[in-house]
Amino acid sequence: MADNSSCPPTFHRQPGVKFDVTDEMQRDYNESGFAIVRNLFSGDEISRLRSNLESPDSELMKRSYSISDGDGGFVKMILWNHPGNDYSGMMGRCERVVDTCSKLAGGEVFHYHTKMVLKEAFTGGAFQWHQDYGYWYLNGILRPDMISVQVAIDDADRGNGGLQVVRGSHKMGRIDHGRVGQQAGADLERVEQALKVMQKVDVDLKAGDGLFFHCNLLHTSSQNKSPRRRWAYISCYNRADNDSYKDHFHSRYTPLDKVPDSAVLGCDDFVTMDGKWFHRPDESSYDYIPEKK
Ligand SMILES: O=C(O)CCC(=O)C(=O)O
Repeated sequence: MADNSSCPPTFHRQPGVKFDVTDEMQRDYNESGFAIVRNLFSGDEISRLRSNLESPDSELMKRSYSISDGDGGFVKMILWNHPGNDYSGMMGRCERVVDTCSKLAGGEVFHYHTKMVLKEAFTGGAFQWHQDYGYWYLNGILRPDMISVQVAIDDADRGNGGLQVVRGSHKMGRIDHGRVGQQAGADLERVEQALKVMQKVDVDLKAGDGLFFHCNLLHTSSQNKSPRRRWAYISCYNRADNDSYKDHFHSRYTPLDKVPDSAVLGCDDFVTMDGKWFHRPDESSYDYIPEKK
């Protein structure tokens, strides 16, 4: 049998065939803390999102803001808490994403938030080593039963600030995090030790590929000094039985209105932004206040 233990766990979605998590994928995810799915979104699906973001009228791009990495680099972000009914919402609600997250996370999930991480050529900023649950924990979430999927909008590799992960690091449990610039960074003593005994993996993605990863997986990305832009779409989910015990920045349990995979290309709506509840860092608030029942 081939020894694939040093290759990143990688799976393939066939266009037009319903994507299912196999036992092998589940096992790899449990062991490594991540799994890559090639062609999670087709070339057509990704190019429609990309074209919208590139257009001067893009409603999503109007809601972008920049964060500094504290070292001369900047990352443009767009962040919303509810998926909504526009094209970007269909991507976060479609079966191949939601069912995969539910299966890998072990139960029904709800949308926690989605963000676009837009690293421009030459100036794109870095992300410190961190675990997402390192700071989501502070939002009153009791268990690390959370998962994200990062979808490449542009091809990504280490050269243009693509993601690097530490395989199996989700098994370390939550590491202490401190503030680094405008970001949360994991205790570097632990990170250094982890890197001595665990494999660092460069996650090379082609546009449309998806990386599913556990919220305690250590990950980082460096500045993008290359001439190649690196944009990514990241949807994050929490398990329905793991809702936070207090209100905070992101969504609390809201049933996820799942749509068929065909709803992505079936959607022409790039303008309805109602109810998405965008992050507005300048005001430390959101443009959607949930109704009191
Ligand atoms: O996409 C990246 O470079 C890193 C994004 C990330 O780690 C985050 O948003 O928490």
